[in-house]
Amino acid sequence: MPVLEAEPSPLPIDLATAALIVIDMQRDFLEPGGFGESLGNDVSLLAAAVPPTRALLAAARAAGLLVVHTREGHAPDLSDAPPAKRERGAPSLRIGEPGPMGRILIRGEPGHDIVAELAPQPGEPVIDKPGKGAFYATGLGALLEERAIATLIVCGVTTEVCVHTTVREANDRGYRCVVVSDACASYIPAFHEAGLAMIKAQGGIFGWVAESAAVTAALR
Ligand code: C5J
Repeated sequence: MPVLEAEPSPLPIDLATAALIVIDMQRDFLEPGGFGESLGNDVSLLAAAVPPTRALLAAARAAGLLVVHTREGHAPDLSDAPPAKRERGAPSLRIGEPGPMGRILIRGEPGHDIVAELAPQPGEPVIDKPGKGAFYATGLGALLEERAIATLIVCGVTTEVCVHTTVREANDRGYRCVVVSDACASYIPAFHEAGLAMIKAQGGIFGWVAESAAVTAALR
């Protein structure tokens, strides 16, 4: 069994029961004119996570791992977007309003797509989620149970929001989680660092943190 160089400790990984989960690498978060920018963020800060995620995808596909992509977004009628989420803050464009990439954070709009460099391959599950966590109101739990998955290798954006929420949900469901540091990113670099530190603190209270090079080496 390969042993992953990770913090706070090396982690043996059974590849037959491991999955790569790529969180919300969508145009709405990574490109100008989407949800992320509407909240006042510099979206260029997320670009650094794209090449390491590409490398992870290639390694996971070559190793035969289950690869799951997630997308945050809402139904066109906003029936799954609670007012508390829609009305929060003072964005330049609210969820559902028309922007340069279509309606903000709405399924089926160009902004909701995963960025071209990380496009899912045919057969790879894409989980549409209305919340920050990938387990809430989705079929992810059932999908992972069906495949007897025990270890989640998690990357994506943003580190402290959707990656963290998903990892916290996964912990309570009994999954071993590895967060890939350079394949995650945040609009707020200090939150990225703090988010990773929180995962691996206290003996790995939420899991392990590893670099993409270490993960791709283990997958080889
Ligand atoms: C945010 C996400 N940041 N995917 N969503 O609102 O992290």
